[in-house]
Amino acid sequence: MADCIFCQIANGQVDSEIVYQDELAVAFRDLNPQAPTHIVLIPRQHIVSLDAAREEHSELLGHLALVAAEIARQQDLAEGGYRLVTNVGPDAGQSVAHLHFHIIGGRPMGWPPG
Ligand code: DGP
Repeated sequence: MADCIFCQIANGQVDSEIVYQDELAVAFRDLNPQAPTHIVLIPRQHIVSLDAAREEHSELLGHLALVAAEIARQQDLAEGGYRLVTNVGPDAGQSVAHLHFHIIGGRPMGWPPG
């Protein structure tokens, strides 16, 4: 999608600090970090949100989950723990309409979120 900021990051049109990439996924540091480590993981494929995902995306979603865990290990988050979040729609505060997972860690976090 030409006007999607995350598509532009994935294809290199917009700079970001990329921490992981493969043929299906890209992960980069969040512009507005909410914790010492805050990484955004996206599929290269433009999917608006988890609500737009379908059966055909099952393998991709499984891949993203495993990649998130791998990134967390690479970033030394696994021992202390981390949170994996995807915001869907306005009530959750989704601000970029491209499916993404936040990998957040490096500090204790409360539950439930505000
Ligand atoms: P969400 O609120 O769940 O849609 O999260 C979108 C996140 O994306 C938000 O935490 C800030 C981040 N973000 C938005 N635009 C950019 C950008 O251009 N570069 C980077 N690195 N992060 C961005």
